[in-house]
Amino acid sequence: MEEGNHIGLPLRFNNRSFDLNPHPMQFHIITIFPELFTSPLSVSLLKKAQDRGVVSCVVHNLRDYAIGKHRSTDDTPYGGGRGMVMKPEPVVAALEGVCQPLSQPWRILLSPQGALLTQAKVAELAARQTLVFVCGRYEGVDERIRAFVDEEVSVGDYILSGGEIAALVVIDAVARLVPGVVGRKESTQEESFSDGLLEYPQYTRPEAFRGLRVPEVLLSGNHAEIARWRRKQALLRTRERRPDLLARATLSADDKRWLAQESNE
Ligand code: JF5
Repeated sequence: MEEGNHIGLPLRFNNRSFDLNPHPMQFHIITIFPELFTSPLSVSLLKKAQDRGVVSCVVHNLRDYAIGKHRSTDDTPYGGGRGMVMKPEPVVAALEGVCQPLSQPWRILLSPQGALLTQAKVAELAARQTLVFVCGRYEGVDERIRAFVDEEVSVGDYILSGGEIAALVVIDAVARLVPGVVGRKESTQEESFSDGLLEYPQYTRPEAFRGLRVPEVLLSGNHAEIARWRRKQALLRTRERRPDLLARATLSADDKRWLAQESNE
């Protein structure tokens, strides 16, 4: 039993997910490819979170909101050019249909033109109760769709075939911050990432693998020394790989002293 409580009941009778989070975090997804969400939402963390009732995910088929014989969701661009553009009517009908019964839906368009997703943005989104994602397709969406969403988010400077995988990225990252989704130990670790440094190197058995040994300090049992080593490794690694992160990280006086000393050697 990893966690007890003051009245000595097993954790499952005092589940903090129910105490702290009486309403599940809701994710609604509007997409022309609902099947893309089947496995990602059916395994691992997101499955457990849904089973526990702290997260709920609803996938909505955009085609259900399209009209006409062909139920088209895209059309050729005005002014010519190649590719197809997502039509505004089905998307806006879907947004209205999906949002109508919801209390304070926050509508997000996934596209490379959005603001870049950061852990700070993830935390901001996790503070909301209901997120509604519109998955654009790569050739583009009618510009007027933007008037019907609250914000536009990008998961990185590259082109995906559609916003679906981007939506899954956002959902996974946000769900991790919902109380009761990730264990207390892991979420404390996550906080340590939010100090803005990369993680220290991790090892497990065996002690030697193909001639590569686990650093001696980790076998020492000296927990204070291990903690110091890990902090230094995190600092060094961040300076080497992500100097941009180091520039903005929260550093103690000890950290700064140690980094300065390290660059003189
Ligand atoms: C998309 C117009 C949606 O490629 C992406 C994407 C990249 N980062 N975040 C999202 O989404 C597909 C492309 C063009 C709308």
